[in-house]
Amino acid sequence: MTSSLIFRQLFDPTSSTYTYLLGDAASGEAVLIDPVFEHERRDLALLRELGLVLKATLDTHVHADHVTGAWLLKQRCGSEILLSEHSGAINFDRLLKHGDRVGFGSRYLEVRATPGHTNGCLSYVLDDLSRAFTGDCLLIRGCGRTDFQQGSPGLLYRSVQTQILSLPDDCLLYPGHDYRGLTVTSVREEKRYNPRLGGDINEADFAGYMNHLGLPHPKLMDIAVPANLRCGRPEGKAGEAADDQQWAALTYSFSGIWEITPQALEERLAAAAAQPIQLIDVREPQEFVDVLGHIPGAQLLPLSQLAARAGELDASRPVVAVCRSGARSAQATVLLQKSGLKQVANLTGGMLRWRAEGLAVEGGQA
Ligand SMILES: N[C@@H](CCC(=O)N[C@@H](CS)C(=O)NCC(=O)O)C(=O)O
Ligand SMILES: [Fe+2]
Repeated sequence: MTSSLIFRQLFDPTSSTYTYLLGDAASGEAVLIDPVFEHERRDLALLRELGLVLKATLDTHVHADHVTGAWLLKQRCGSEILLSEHSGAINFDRLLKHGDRVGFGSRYLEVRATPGHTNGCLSYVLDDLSRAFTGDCLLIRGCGRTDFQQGSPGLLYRSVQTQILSLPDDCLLYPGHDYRGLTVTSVREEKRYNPRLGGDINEADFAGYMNHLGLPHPKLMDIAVPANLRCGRPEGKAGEAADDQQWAALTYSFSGIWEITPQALEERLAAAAAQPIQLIDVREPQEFVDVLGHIPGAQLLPLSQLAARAGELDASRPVVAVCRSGARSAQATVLLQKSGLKQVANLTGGMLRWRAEGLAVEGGQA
């Protein structure tokens, strides 16, 4: 008898990426498929709450649109980094090939090579054939593009037909992305309704379709591909994994900045905490009183004076830096950390996003 499966589908709204958590209830061992760098906190909290230990992260391919969380999760909990032998990546723990098995407790995923979107694409099939994780090989009523990273319509067509649509009709298929809000499909559905790969469509029809998609490259491609070829390890100082900060619901960005969202900041400001936040606005004096106004309680400390005046801040209390868009304040957090402060975060999106979310402002215009 197979032990029961714990299964969660997680979403990154920025890149429309799905991350999948699979755990073995009896042993508490788990794996994550396609984790996203910026969601390390969310993923670790969920694992903890479900009583699971992360054994490994599996990437379906070298992504072009987001950075994998594989390396960061390994720093936080020692999970192994697994991906295709054809990925060309460094910093992995195990390279996977067609037919391999990845175990978690008494359960396992079977590795299937499904190249075509990239040459190193893998799909992962659950031991009882009830579910398969297809990455960007097969998407719901669609498929991954084939115009970069050694993509090939012919290879993709054969991968889908021989490795995915050959699974049992009831097998549920979980894609790497969906851009329209769908979450899951099945072999039966895709055989019938996939407009690119289902029905009587042959390889030549498919290639003709794929060679004329004319899609713009993913916005993050120039950052994501090199980062994912390092399994998500940032370069330079950020590659040493910053100390964890627990004083609020923060996100650690791939560029090495601790970020706080307007919502999280508002909640933290309202909470009766032992260590009240020092909110510093690093814009120039005239911007502080200009149309955007400022956050109630913020203290003006322009970026141009920050290095000289950092000593005025209380090192025992957290600091949040604010500016117009979140760019100058990100620089401010780096400067403050260099000057020895440990609890520092950047307000994501600055005053623009704070105001867009309708939060309280002092001064300024509607
Ligand atoms: N607008 C997205 C583009 C994402 C994109 O191109 N996604 C790839 C997967 S990495 C794809 O194959 N998309 C298929 C499609 O859009 O039909 C971005 O900038 O990130
Ligand atoms: Fe992709």
